[in-house]
Amino acid sequence: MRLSQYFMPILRDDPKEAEIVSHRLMLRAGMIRQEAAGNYSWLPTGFKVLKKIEQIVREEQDRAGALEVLMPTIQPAELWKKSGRYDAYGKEMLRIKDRHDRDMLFGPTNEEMITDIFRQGVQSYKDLPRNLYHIQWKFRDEVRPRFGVMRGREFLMKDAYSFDISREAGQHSYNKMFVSYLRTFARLGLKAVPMRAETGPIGGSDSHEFLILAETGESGVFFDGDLHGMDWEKSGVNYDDVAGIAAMVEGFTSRYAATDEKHDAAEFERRVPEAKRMTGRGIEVGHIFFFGTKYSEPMGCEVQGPDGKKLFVHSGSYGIGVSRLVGGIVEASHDDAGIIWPEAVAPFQMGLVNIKVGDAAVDVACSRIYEALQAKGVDVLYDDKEGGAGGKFAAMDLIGLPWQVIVGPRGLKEGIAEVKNRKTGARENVPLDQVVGRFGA
Ligand code: P5A
Repeated sequence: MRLSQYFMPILRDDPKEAEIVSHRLMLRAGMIRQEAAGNYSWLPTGFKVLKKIEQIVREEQDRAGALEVLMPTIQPAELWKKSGRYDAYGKEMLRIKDRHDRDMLFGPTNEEMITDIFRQGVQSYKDLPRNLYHIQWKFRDEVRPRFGVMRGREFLMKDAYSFDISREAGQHSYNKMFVSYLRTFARLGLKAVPMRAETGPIGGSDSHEFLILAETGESGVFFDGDLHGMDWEKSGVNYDDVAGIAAMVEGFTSRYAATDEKHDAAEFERRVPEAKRMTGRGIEVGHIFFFGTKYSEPMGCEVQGPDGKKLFVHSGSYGIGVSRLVGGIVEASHDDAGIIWPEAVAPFQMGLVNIKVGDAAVDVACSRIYEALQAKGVDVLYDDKEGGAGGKFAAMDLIGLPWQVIVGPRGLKEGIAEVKNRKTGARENVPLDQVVGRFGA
């Protein structure tokens, strides 16, 4: 992509409304624009990052055996009247009337709808277990939307829903999602610590939140420092190995980790030696729930059991804040100059900087590199706009692409370009004919 043909409205000055670094950097880098409180447009680079995160989340859900569907954003109120949550959800739910005066709502979550879909589609225990998920916009009329996309009103969530024949089988579905979350967040370059949590308006008996550590996080966190040394990647996971998956989960849940809502100071002191007691703040990027029959009973979601008798299915739900993660990653990965994208989610793999646009030799050298990189399938942002070198470097650092290739008249005379790693700041002079070979497959 040539910058001269792109849309990335960079702000020179810090926007006043941004209280935290991720919000400030996302606005300054031209990734998002606020349309109303907690309601954002995603501009090209922001949207690319959002899509990359969404794809990683999708791949790990698929790998864990979940099946992708897409439910609408607008839901009929009847379903929620059945579960009893229509009144209980309160002002956070955006209620709408259609032209026939029917009660509708903009979905804050989908337990009711998916349970109804499942009720109609499955009759026998032989069709269990199943896990259905979608990645869809939600609306919650939050009391205090803030911190940009971190606490929005309209936000993108991945929500999965599992259905099982028994409590024990449901536990395995829960454990599979638990492990898939560790893998998902690790692929995003994050360590998201699973912690005991409150279930709030979603309800249920068991629940874990996944939190990334950040000073600006909304929750206080207390955990055992030994968790840092755990295997977070879970690379060789076999999701059919019931005992193996349970052991992986147990490895985490047997160590103390709780948000302030569930924190028990006496237990923390008893179970964790002082030197290992870690406290701080965290951003909740995922939350998983086990319900038992909390939704299946009121919604009449039964299947025929092995003995011919009807039984209510055991369900769980599993959320990841996809749009929140964009801010969360920036919060975890930035410096004074701007964003530092992990390679897996960067809007472009690299930036090519022409520091003397109009100098025929530099223009030709840059075009050659740009075209060769494109031919190789490397996603490159080519700064081919007129402007001073200082401003170009600052903009590249701000938008945080993992690599920068800088070409100017002086280097060109010696046949070299400068290659800079955004994260380490390391710079290297590379012969022009070797630049392209450095990137891509
Ligand atoms: C789980 C899936 C649920 O809604 N029902 C379906 C369950 N859980 S949750 O904890 O309420 O939300 C799941 C994740 O969504 C993100 N999130 C938000 N992101 C941005 N702005 C918001 N206002 C917001 N509210 C929730 C969080 O990452 C949360 O873990």
